[in-house]
Amino acid sequence: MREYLRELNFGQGVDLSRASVNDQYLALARTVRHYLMVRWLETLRRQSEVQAKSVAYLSAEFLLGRQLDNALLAADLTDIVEEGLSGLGIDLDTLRQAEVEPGLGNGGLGRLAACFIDSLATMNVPSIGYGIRYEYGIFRQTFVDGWQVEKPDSWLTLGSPWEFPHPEMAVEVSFGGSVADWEDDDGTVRRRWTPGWSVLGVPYNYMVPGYGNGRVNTLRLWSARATRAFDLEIFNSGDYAQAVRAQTFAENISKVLYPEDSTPQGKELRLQQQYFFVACSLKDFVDQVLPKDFDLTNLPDRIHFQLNDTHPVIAIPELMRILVDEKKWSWDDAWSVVRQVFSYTCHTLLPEALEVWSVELLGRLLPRHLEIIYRINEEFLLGLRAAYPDDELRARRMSIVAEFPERGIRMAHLATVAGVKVNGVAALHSQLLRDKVLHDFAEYYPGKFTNVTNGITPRRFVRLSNPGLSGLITEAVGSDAWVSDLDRLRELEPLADDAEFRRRFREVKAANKRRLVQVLVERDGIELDPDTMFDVMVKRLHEYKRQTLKLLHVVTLYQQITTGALDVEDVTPRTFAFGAKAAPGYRMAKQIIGLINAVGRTVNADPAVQGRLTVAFPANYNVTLAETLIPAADLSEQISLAGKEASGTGNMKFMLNGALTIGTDDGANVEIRELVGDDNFFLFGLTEPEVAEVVESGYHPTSYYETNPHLRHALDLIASGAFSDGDRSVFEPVVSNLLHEDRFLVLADFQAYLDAQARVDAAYADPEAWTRSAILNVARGGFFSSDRSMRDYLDRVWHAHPVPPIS
Ligand code: RUG
Repeated sequence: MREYLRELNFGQGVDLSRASVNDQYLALARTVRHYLMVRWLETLRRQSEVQAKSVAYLSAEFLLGRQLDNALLAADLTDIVEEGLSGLGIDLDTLRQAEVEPGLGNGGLGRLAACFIDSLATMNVPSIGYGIRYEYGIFRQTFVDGWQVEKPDSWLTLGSPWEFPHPEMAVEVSFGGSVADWEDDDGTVRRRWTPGWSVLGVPYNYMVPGYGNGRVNTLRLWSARATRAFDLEIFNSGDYAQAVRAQTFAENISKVLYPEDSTPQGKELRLQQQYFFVACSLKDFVDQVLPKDFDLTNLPDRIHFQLNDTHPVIAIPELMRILVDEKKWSWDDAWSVVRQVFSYTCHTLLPEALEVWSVELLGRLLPRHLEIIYRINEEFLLGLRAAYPDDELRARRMSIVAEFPERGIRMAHLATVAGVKVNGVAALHSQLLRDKVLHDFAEYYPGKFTNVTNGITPRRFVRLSNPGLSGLITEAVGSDAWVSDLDRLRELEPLADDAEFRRRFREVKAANKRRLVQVLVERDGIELDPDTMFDVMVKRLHEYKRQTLKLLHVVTLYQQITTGALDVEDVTPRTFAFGAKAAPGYRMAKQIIGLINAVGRTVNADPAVQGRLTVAFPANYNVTLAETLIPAADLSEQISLAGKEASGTGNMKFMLNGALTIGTDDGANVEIRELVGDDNFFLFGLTEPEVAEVVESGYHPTSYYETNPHLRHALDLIASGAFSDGDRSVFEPVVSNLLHEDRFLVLADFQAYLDAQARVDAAYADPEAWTRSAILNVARGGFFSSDRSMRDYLDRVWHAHPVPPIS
């Protein structure tokens, strides 16, 4: 505690009696990071000594969540710190709450990246994460009259003690300008890019501590600044205001995270962000991380760049540019190295989510890269046409350059052509990539496609977020080895039949529910009854995820009770909890949020359903809220239309915290169900091939409306204005979309969903059997550790190995 007080006095400049909670938090964070610093430096020293093959995880998003608790856990300092602080009259929990989480991601994709770097550090894999230090992360969601209103997320306002800026290591990144021929000293004609403007990328380093192994890896996020040359030129011209504007222009690049999830917007600034961070990262790796005399022909033995979705794919032409234009390699030599060092993870099945950059924009912003892409494509098509001489249609389908609706660069095709491996993120997803989305490519490059099912870190999402369950597991397994070896959870399986263990397991769940109730009262003023079933659907708001299906279930129950069709005594008391942000420009998603809140307002105020149905929709669902919400859930809603959710990772978090899943045969649900068995999973809905068949034969949502009275009553009730003070126009777009378009077959799956919910009620009525299933869900969830995902990437994609520290 001496170090802590020193930090408070000399770091924050306050003494204990005057220190604010923020001072106390910052001082604690700095104390912990000092402690980790020795390990960080040792990791770096050892890494440069051993020069083992590393992994660079390139991701536009890292949704980290709060750092303090994770750092304390990794360093095994929690108890000692808690005790020391309490000696000073400070409550550790209060300091935990003072941390503002860095929300540098939208949802699953960004959180996955954060889980992966945690696992890489824990598994002693030499690796580095590269991304963007957004000044504003994902927006803070508020509700005004039930409608989503976005507020900027200023996570840096009170200072971030976890970052280490290195302005002296800034790198320059260029954009625009033109390309022309020029003659080399030896007479070779080369292409020369004369850029129009440049910015600086300033690296901010973050510690990524491994759990209990003394290793600390690095996450390097880039922040944009104006170059000095840029400034000087304009300052010298005497235009001060213009110079300041230029500064702002440059800094805009890392100003804000684009809040779209699963549907790219194709904006110029977004392409600037993508090129900015990969150009910084490649330059950093080649010039700083590699030893000065490194022979780049050996690059494939030293590094593998993993492209997290298409966002960093512009790294491929960038590395070609570095090798051909800067290092003066031949095209063929450069290509032979480039095609050995990248792999691509695809995270979607929605065709509209695969990024295509307009040639006009790409050519204007990165003219040399466009030329390089054209050449890669030319050579690719040459080989393709040789393999399929009479199949011009195939060449058009597979070309990196799309001709329609405008000329564009298909980034997924570029990544597939250049990548060593292409992987999907769950077994079904990878299969559908091979069979449908990238079918032509899978035929052409049969060995390239593989699957790596996603995972989650058990450190954050069980050990830290669910201390009650963790204690129980540790006791049952006999040690806490499960935290870094999640397969050990299998040892819980026999305990599912042990009545005393079940009682204690139930007690943990009940305590987690009470904890959530308390958090929601303080955070949102929402009052909940912990003795109800907590039925939870938290994820981004997207039509394919089908929050409307869940809502139709709520409305159906409400309608049945209030009309007397259902005796209120026969209804299982449920709390329906939603958490979801909608992309600010996604109108339908925002309408659905408005509708959920409107239904909630009416249901919660109606004495007829009091104590039976409650709807809770706390605003601003984020990692921090997930950490209390998920451990409290009884039922996990994973109800996307089959064939649309690539994986889902929330589903895994719920399972490992002892919730049962109601879900479709989609994404990683398929593997969850295989592991837990049909008796411990509530499956419903059309399968992917059935969906394809329905769509092919012509889908008519109205026919379901006409033939299913429950559905008709529920939709009619919404359309009647019952949830909008009699105003029928408010939710008309949602209802009419469901009735006349329903792209994600909500109405087709409605009855099957109601039936599955009836099975949920029946199962919940037997607490012993329910608890048994919940325990089996935990016991069989070890597969979903992100440590296992990392092992799969190491074996199937990266061919790199852990480097144990010298002990
Ligand atoms: O929608 C997917 C999730 O199914 C998946 O679990 C997650 C991580 O793999 O990635 C999500 N995703 C996909 N987020 N953005 C995209 C855009 O392609």
